Amino acid sequence: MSDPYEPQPEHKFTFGLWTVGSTGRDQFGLPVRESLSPVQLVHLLAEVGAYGVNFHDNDLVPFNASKAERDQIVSDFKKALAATGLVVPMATTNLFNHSIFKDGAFTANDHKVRKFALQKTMQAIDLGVELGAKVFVFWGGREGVESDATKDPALGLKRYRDALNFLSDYVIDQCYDLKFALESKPNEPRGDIFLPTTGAMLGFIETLDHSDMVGVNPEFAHEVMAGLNFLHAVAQAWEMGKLFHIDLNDQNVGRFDQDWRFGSYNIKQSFFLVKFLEDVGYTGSRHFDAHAYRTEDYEGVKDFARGCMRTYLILKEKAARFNADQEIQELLKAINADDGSMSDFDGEYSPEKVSKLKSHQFDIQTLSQRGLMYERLDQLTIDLLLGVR
Ligand code: GLT
Ligand code: MN
Ligand code: MN
Repeated sequence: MSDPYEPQPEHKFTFGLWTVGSTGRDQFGLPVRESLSPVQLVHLLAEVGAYGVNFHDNDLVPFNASKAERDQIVSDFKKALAATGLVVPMATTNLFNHSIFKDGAFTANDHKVRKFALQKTMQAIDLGVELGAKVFVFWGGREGVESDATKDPALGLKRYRDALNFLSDYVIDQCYDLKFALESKPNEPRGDIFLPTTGAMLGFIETLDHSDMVGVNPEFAHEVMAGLNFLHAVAQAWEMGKLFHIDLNDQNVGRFDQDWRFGSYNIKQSFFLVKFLEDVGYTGSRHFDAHAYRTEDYEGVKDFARGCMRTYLILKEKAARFNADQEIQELLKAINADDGSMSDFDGEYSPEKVSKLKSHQFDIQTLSQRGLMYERLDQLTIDLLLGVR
């Protein structure tokens, strides 16, 4: 029998070169794995059954590469994509690693750094589009401060906006079929990063010149780091038509940015997230922005990558069961039961409705004493997740 949890192209599972390519280097320790080339990583991803591969400009082309080196690398990479059938749905720019970005890129206080960041991003956009990317992610890891003495946050936002407006115009001018997805994070590597949550990003996007081509790329770990409910951030983005991409991983609240294997820690949250994405019919990439534990060799990296996809598919199956579970559905129906007596007050505002609603007598006692059976519903969910249903 074929494995029902085996990834298929239609699942749109993608990984960044930097994810399976992580060598395990951290703040306190050296790399634990040799670094693999982009071509080797494409083959690794094909072996585990991924659909696509995403990259930062410098994951593929080193910062100081000559034009000839760039062209050679891109040509080798294209051959690997053709040989494996992997696609590149998303690309991004590394605006955080090089020391020139120590005070940010688009929001740096040095005007020259701000313009260099634009130049680098236009080149990264060209590279991404050349390889087929339709979504371009902006993660402003260095856009922020350690001390508010150093930068006016309102000025920071103005600079951020100017940069994104300029780059949107560039994309339009080049006739590229490309959308932008902004990714938030509350802190790390900066003490405070501007636009720290998906909600903040969604508000900011509405102030952009070409807000229609800009959405968000929420990341599970980043919302959890801020102590927030990731699903609620995703739902808000979806509801606004702004869920252009998603970074799936896992995270223990209150810790550093852990970027763990998807579903490895917050099982219930991950379940409701998968259920949401599947129920609403999200059609974008399911991108895993995570990396293997530092204890692993490359066999462990494959275990990690397979695990992300497998857990997603297990949770997807659980979501279908939840939707088909008679007891759960009857409970939900009872919880949401409506005798229709309020429908007169629905719909458009009118002075008649106002006077009727104002004079309506509600049975306050019955309404307040009603038990909602949420304990039962949640336990049924837990039973289902733990495999006893
Ligand atoms: C970096 C960061 C991620 C971003 C990547 C895209 S880079 O690994 O931690 O959350 O999505 O720039
Ligand atoms: Mn992260
Ligand atoms: Mn991310």
